[in-house]
Amino acid sequence: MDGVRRTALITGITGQDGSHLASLLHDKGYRVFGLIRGQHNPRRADVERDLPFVELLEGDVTDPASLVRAVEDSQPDELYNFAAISHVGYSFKHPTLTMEVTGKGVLNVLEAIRLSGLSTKTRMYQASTSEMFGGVDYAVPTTGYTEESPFHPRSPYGVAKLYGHWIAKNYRESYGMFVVCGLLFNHEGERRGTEFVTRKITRAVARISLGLQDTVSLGVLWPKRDWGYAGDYVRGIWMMMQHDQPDDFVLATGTARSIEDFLTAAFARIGVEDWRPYVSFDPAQTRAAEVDNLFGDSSKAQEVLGWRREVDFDGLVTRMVAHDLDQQRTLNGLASPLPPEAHPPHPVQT
Ligand code: F7E
Repeated sequence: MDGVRRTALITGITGQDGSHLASLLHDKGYRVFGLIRGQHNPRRADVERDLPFVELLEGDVTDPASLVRAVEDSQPDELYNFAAISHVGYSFKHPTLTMEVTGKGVLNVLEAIRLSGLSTKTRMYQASTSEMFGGVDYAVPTTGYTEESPFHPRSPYGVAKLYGHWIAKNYRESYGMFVVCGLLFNHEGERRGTEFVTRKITRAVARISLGLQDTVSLGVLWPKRDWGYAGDYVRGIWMMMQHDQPDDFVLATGTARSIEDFLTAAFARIGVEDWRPYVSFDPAQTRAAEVDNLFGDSSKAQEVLGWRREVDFDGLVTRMVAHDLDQQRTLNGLASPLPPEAHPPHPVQT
């Protein structure tokens, strides 16, 4: 760290990526600030318990004055903007709010840096997403989406993220600000919220295995996603911010798997070959428009940054199921037969 302690401000500190990044930056010796919203945010206690080193500042990406205050108070060398309404299904129900938070919120963060006179000091990371590609079948490139692929978002979330992506690039080009955009494909893990399909499945698999639940209700099972491990991707985000030039980078594994594939892998961890008797259909989980097939090509990040992922699909499913078995045993007062090495580090209640 060259003897100088760096400072970071993370918006979206209560989410999966905020949590992983706070741990990573703390391990690297950063002073870490987190922006937290709401008078009685129910997740504040989780952050205080699991990430006690984070200095919390109150604010909201929809409230420009609170952002200016947070930037002035923390004087960050690096600002990571993870704050968003990030559930695609929810964005169809609340499209206006999604645009305010996930879209316009990015503009508010950029302006806060500029108005605080920190545009030459503060590097900013914008969490762009593979949902901006969305796509229709004919547009899926055979080797995966790259930084150059055309966008075709299929949800209010994807459209709002696309606005955030372009306004971030616009401030980079117009004002010479160091603004990085990471086009991240799905990244999961034991800190993932249970409203997302992978964690919903691994939690249900654990509970079914322990006799705490009989079935799990899901929407459509054919869509394919490119699932990587969040810890690997957050390391990639940090590497993007250390690069000498602000740029756009895709992080992905390059392989698409269906939700059925994920079910097969997760149920196999508890010795169940045929998962169908345990899964029912819930039409409420379907979306007005679906993204059929998403997978990315991360060659640029590998070549320019030297980024590599360490956890593969099987490793991801194994650690998620192991974590959820462990967590469900603890929550329900059941004895744990798992050896210590099967426990993933930093269990965080999401
Ligand atoms: O859905 C299907 C659902 O909500 C994946 C966010 O982090 O990654 C994430 O977005 C697929 C979809 O993630 C259920 O219809 C079936 O096809 O886990 P998800 P997502 O929509 O891919 C991107 C990269 C982001 O940027 C987002 O912020 O699974 N599916 N049944 C279901 N999905 C959910 N959530 N729940 C179900 O019961």
